Amino acid sequence: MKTTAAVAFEKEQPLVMTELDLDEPRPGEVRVKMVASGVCHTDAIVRDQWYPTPLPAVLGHEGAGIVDAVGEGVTKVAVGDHVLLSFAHCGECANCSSGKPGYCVNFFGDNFGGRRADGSSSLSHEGTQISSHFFGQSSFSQYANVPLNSVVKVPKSAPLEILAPLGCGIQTGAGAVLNSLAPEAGSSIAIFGAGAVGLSALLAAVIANCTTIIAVDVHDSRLALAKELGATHTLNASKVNVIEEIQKITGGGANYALETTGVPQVFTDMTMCLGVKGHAVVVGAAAMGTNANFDIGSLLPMGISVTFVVEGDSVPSKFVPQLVDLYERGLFPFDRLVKSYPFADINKAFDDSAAGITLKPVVIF
Ligand code: CXF
Ligand code: ZN
Repeated sequence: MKTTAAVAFEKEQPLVMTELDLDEPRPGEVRVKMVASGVCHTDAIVRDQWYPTPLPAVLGHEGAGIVDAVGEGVTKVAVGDHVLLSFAHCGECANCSSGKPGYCVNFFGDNFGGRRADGSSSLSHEGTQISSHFFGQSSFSQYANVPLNSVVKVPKSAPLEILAPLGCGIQTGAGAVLNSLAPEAGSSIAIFGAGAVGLSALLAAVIANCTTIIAVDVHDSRLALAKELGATHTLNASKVNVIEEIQKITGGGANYALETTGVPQVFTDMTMCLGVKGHAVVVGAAAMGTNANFDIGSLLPMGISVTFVVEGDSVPSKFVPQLVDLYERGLFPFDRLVKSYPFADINKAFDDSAAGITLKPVVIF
């Protein structure tokens, strides 16, 4: 069948709306009619080839839509079901089997390879293969064939236009706090970067009853929103010495910290704002070969741990419905971060995100 998709033909160039051919869903796949898709920083860095998904490619990995057809053997969902889409994982390796699908041994190939495991692509243009199955979905397309492991069924009453980004950016931030750090009530946390991931983490820190929540960014408008969402303190890193301020606020260093920016100096500063036995997680993607400094002399005696975390350590089939539930109860108002764009304006959505004008763009089909 035909599908209109936003295709990344060339590195660092705008996506081009193109009519493509989509093959039939394979056994274990479903065809999803997209209703909405979030735009994530990772879409931009893959368009720019920081990660080597072969171009041309259809990117997009925060899809939300309606099951339009099911492949052989699919019983978990049926035509008409409403679904959110998340990252791909094999479901069978040691890490998938032990509840850590973000560390699937096939994660990189399955999410960034642009092909099914059997080497095929579901998309083509005038006979030329176009990379599909980006994060199992390639959601910047009206229709996509998606492996069942990437599909999370949600109630038909759930607003897909809002919920789309739960599948990556929002679960990454919230999961980094609730799953990876699991802070005790009354603890302190410093969040570096008040973008969509950082502010989702902040909302999760409120849920976890952290009583000192410090948001760090260089944009006052983002810090103002952080305050509204529950930050107890905000620091503009371009105006104050963040390490000194955090040491002062917490009386000796934060219990927990989160790095969402992928900027080496921010990473180094974050390690220096922790107290004894502090734990930091890193979720901000950077180009391959990006290095940052650790002060081994200071950090070792303090027993600091730093963990690199993929997709908020979440099991999407479990964690995404929990986030939907928290959202519906008014306890996780991540919709404050979302701004909608018509699908046709997807390049504006990318540009507004890069310029910091929009925290979480969602394109609507
Ligand atoms: C990505 C970030 C880079 C590592 C894999 C997961 N997160 C999604 O956008
Ligand atoms: Zn993402």
